[in-house]
Amino acid sequence: MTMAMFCAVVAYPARAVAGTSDAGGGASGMEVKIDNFAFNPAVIRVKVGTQVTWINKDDIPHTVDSSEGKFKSAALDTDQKFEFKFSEPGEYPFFCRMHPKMTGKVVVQP
Ligand SMILES: [Cu+2]
Repeated sequence: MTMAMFCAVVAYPARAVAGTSDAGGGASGMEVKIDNFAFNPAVIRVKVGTQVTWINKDDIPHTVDSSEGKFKSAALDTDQKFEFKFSEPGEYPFFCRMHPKMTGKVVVQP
């Protein structure tokens, strides 16, 4: 798991660069990992129509709750996922209701 964490940290910047430079095709899905009581990346930018998948890599349950009530996951155990498709532009802050200090944001661009 330590190795996976390391790889994720290394992989994300490269992926973000690839994502911003591309004009379509590869932008259908994005993943947010939940690890060590944090969302990683905490802020992601996606295009309208993108499905975001949160996956819990921690050993304890977490949730993904929209601060504005737009989506709400069940408690996610280790390796469980929550998916939500963003069909309107805007900013979507979210948090873990078990650990409200865990926060993140999805920025959906037109
Ligand atoms: Cu949590």
